[in-house]
Amino acid sequence: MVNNFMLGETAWCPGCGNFSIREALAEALDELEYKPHEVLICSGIGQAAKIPHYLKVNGFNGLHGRALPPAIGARIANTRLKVIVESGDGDSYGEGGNHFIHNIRRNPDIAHFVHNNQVYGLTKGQASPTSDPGMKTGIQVSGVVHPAFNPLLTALAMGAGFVARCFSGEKEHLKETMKKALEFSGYALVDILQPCVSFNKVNTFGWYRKRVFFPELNALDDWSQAVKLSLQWGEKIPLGIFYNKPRPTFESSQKVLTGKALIDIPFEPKELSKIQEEFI
Ligand SMILES: Cc1ncc(C[n+]2csc(CCOP(=O)(O)OP(=O)(O)O)c2C)c(N)n1
Ligand code: SF4
Repeated sequence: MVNNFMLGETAWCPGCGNFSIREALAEALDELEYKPHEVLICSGIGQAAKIPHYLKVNGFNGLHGRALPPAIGARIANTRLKVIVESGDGDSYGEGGNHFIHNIRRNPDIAHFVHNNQVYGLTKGQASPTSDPGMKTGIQVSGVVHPAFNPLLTALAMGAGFVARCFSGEKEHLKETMKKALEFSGYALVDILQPCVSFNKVNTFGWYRKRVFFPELNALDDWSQAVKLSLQWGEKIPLGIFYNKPRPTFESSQKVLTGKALIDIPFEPKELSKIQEEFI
């Protein structure tokens, strides 16, 4: 099958966990029969956030942590676009943590794929919000002291309708999960364990392979089961879609977005002048 989305060389280190994430997404988009012009990927800053440069899609690469606001803006303007946010754990949960939380409340139709390597990769491996306590880095020389941020538990607590964890060493599972997230109506979070082979010498491919497993799930809309899974971390790390239960989207709550896409409505400068006159 010809892949319509793979594009050129990358500047990632050989062996980086980002490679299979890029491939999985390119294959998922192909298999769902999207065309490059129908897709927008927004990102912030970082190694993961370079993704829009490395795939044939519409791309927006903005400030560190600020990927979600432009994504929501684009989605509001053009509900015909498949909007994806793709960035690192620092970008999405650290600098962009506020947007992460409030975006879940609003529930726009956006798939959010977080490359979670538990470090700031681009700036040479400082601790990130998801680094485990005790992890030593060039900056945290005596080890990380704070507890790690739990993105899945936070997403569930905020009412996210689709919450999943994948591993970049399990590409088929990642691709299938991405397809489900892309087809989900509303905000979908996929936290992807992505070894950084240059700066994270603890959470390596081998470390994950020993720990990851696919739990048997009773039902995908069992919130308390999902919460329990999201808390499991250490000797055993569950993978899979922990929760899948749609709720009304941002778009469906705004009358103006339920008919035509805004970009399809002719711009009437006269109407704007009338509104300006009212307020000036
Ligand atoms: C507001 C702001 N703070 C810090 C930086 C410096 N900076 C650039 S990339 C980066 C780390 C990126 O880490 P992460 O988002 O986890 O992505 P990764 O590179 O690991 O994929 C930092 C701290 C910046 N560009 N802007
Ligand atoms: S520094 Fe880490 S995250 Fe960045 S490209 Fe290299 S291996 Fe990947």
